[in-house]
Formats: sequence, structure tokens, C-alpha cells
Amino acid sequence: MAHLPLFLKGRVVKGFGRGSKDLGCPTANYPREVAQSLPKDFKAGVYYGWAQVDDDEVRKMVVNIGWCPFYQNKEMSVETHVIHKFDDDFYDSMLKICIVGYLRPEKNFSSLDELIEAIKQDIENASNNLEGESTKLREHSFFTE
Ligand code: ADP
Ligand code: RBF
Ligand code: MG
Repeated sequence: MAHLPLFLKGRVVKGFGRGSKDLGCPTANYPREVAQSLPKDFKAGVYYGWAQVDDDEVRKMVVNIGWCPFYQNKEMSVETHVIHKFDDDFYDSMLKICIVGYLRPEKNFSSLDELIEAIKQDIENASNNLEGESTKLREHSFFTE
């Protein structure tokens, strides 16, 4: 996959307010500038890698980059689900991510349940793939500088 690994950082902003949290999958949204800063030919889809909220520990994540065909967004968005149970929201925190690998293209679904099922599977695949990765990127100076 071209452009990987890819490092991104930015403040967490309010997203679409669709209640992804209620779907069991809150997604920390980046400001539009971050999406606009991606390489022009970056392929939309679901990716996995490492994430860090402020100077917290580096954790596994899945990130959806694209237009969400299920909702037909007008603008490309970058939303990260950190694979960890947080006690509180972290809006306005600095979120750093390192995108390590590609999982699948964005898809349309005929029901919300199918979207939720797909996301659950993504989280499992991401977690498994990251177990097999070397820790080099997780320990990259990007996360400590
Ligand atoms: P929004 O539409 O504002 O993005 P979400 O329902 O997607 O709302 O919730 C996202 C917010 O939930 C994040 O900005 C963050 O503050 C919080 N949050 C809590 N746990 C997580 C997590 N594991 N991954 C991502 N965001 C989380
Ligand atoms: N939206 C889609 O329309 N199609 C998808 O295939 C899709 N896959 C996603 C995979 C993951 C891991 C995550 C976190 C989100 C995905 N979304 C997808 C975006 C989802 O629609 C979005 O998080 C909610 O609409 C909240 O903004
Ligand atoms: Mg969100």
C-alpha cells in the first residue's frame, strides 16, 4: 500500500454527532485540514495502526478515511477508534496516529446493523494484525517527541 506508514496528528474535534458511541464505536474526528493534508492519491478505506492521546500510552487503533458511503458525507473525513475503554471523552486533546496497514475499502451497507458488524470485525482484524507487527512503529520517536 502506497504512503504507509503514514503519521498524522491534530486536535480532536466534534464529529457528525451520529452517536457512534452508542454503536459501541466512538470515533475521534480530526479537523478537515488533516484530511486535506493527505497525499492526493491516498486510497479511502479502513486502516489500522497505533494511536496516542496527548502523552498517554500508545494504543491500537482502527481509522476510517473517506466519505462514509452509508451516510454519503460531502467531505472526506478521518475518524479514529482507539481500541481501549476510556473513562472520559478527550475532545480538544492532541491525537497522534501512525497508520500501519490497510484492511478494506469503505462499503455501503443495507442496514446499520451490518455496518456495526463490519466495524466489530475490523477491530478484531486490526488487533490481530498489530499483534504480529514489530514494535518499531509503536516505539517511533513520533510518539515521544
Ligand atoms: P463525534 O460525532 O463528536 O465524533 P462520537 O460518538 O464519534 O462523537 O464520539 C467521539 C468522542 O468519544 C471522541 O472525540 C472522544 O472524545 C471520545 N472517545 C471515548 N472513547 C473513545 C475511543 N476509544 N476512541 C475514540 N474516541 C473515544
Ligand atoms: N462508514 C461507511 O459508510 N462504510 C464503511 O465501510 C465504514 N467502515 C468503518 C470502519 C471503521 C473501523 C470505523 C471506525 C468507521 C467506519 N465507517 C464506515 C464510518 C461510520 O459510518 C462512522 O464512524 C459513523 O458514521 C460516525 O461518524
Ligand atoms: Mg466521531
